[in-house]
Amino acid sequence: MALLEILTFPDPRLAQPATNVEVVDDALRQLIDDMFETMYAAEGVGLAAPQVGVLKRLIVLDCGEREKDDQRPLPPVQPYAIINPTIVAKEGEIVWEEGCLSVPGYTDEVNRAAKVTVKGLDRNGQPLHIEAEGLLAVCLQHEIDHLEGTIFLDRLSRLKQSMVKKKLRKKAEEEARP
Ligand code: GNR
Ligand code: NI
Repeated sequence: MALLEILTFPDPRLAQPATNVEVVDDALRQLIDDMFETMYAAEGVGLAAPQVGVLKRLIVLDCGEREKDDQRPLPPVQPYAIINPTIVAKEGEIVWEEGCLSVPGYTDEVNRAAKVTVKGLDRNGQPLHIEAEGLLAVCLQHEIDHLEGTIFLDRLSRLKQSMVKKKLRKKAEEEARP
């Protein structure tokens, strides 16, 4: 088990497309376990491999409902690991207030499909088919975006995007050389 470093905007690796996983082996399953551990430790509901510097099409998520003031450490509620995920159907529209572990300290409303059907492979290489709505649907779209090198900031209006990205670049620069 190991905690992985989560890359933050504007790391160029977050803007690169990921490539398909060709073999589902123990090394990949170890990466999946480490991604879950990293995601729970960061209190995220999803994590895509490029966020930990691995440019492969792999995501983990756990968007299960949790009691609001449950103080216990995040337990796995509805965990999914999806290898080579693709959206095969989408329907409707929903606006969701999104955040991203790679964009700490900023959230904003994003338009997404309200329902999605996602296909891919599970950790054993078996076919997986998920029909989702609500937070799970939003999360699947957010994570699959990461595999294309897209972050939620890219889905804001052009004006907002340029303002927010400029601020975040400045903040990252200040943190790099204070
Ligand atoms: O933890 C996360 N919360 C979240 C909230 C609303 C919409 C999407 C997300 S995903 C995010 C974790 C993350 O950055 N995954 O890539
Ligand atoms: Ni994200």
